[in-house]
Amino acid sequence: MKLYDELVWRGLIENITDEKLIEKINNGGLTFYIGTDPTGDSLHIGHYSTFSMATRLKKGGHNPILLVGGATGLIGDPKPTAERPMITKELLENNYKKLRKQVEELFGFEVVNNYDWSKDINFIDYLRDYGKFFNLNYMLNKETVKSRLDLGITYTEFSYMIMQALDFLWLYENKNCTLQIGGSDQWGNITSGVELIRKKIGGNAFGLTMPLITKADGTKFGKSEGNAIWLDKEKTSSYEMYQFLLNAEDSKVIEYLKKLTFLSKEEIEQLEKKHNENPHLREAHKTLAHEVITFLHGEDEYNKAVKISESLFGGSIKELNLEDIMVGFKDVPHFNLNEDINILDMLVNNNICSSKREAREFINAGSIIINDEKVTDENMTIIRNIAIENKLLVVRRGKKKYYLGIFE
Ligand code: 383
Repeated sequence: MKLYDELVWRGLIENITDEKLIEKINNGGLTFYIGTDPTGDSLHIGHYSTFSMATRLKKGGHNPILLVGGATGLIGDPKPTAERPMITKELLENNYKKLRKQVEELFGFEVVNNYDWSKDINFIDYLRDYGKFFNLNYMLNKETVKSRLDLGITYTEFSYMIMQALDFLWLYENKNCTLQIGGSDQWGNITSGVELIRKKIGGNAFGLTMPLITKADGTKFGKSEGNAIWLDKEKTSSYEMYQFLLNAEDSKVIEYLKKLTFLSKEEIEQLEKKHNENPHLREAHKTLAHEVITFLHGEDEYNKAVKISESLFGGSIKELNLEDIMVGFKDVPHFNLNEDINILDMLVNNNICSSKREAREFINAGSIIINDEKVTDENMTIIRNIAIENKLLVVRRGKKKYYLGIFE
């Protein structure tokens, strides 16, 4: 299959500026770029679906450049909903360093910073040399601007598309970069650059956008209980990433395999078959988690995530060490223990049960489990000795409610 057809099959093409691009993509040899602004100190899974396109094109013989927007990050790409809060230069600098390092490590491609060529443009030259190529009507008709006119948009954010257009022009002139790619939200910014290159120097550049990755209901994919799924494993552990991918919606898992992994069409079609025949085996989900986590964090981290998951859900918590348990139970309620305490008091004082009566009922029903063992005696005393490594009590109430007790 030709590269362009493969990208279509994966669902990675939303729009292209010119049909001529198809052949160029199939032939290889283009220098292209994708950019990101350092608004945070890590990329998230939504970025990954678009950034991994750089790897796909590279495999097809193209030459990638990744841009981290040290200049554009100071301005803010207009969101449809509201003006972005300005972030301080110090915070931006810090984010920039982390993001640059992350992008270099993950993808291993050339990274450029638009601050390098934007910082010295003076205001008068900016208006004379570039502003003249932007018709106000053209700018007002861009989706991102249009959607903000009623809500309000400042001149600062309004100018953002010009900055991104200048980047494309600079990369076109200095790095022979003829293609910019991005998510579908970037269409207006990308076409501004294509237009500027044409009008100012008569050059011929191309743009390509990808659909944004979503859940079945059309909302953003990449949030778990309100938290973003970050690529930095210090912010989202491999275990959390594993749980997140394993719980991907059944109706979407094949789409995610196409967009987030480098498995071949044949491999994905086989998984699709298995998924349809035996969905309960969750082969497609497990493979998705394996592929993404090994790419991002490496095989060891993947194995650790599997081990934590299997022990937590398979009744062998005691096989885990303290660190693994803390990772696995990061989001469950924690409580402290400092002395021996009666089981009923412990359950009530820490809001695991609402009253001693309720606590007794749970115990009698066999529904209180501590470190994988059923509590049978309501007079039991909780002592440090029964804690894992003398430190942790994993308390389970019923099937799903977990609490973590920590001896000080
Ligand atoms: C800045 C200067 C350029 C080219 C691009 C930029 C950044 C761009 C942007 N991108 C998003 C971001 O930074 O805002 N204006 O978070 C996201 N991207 C990619 C993709 C995506 C976009 O980093 O759709 C999702 O990940 O394009 O929202 O010269």
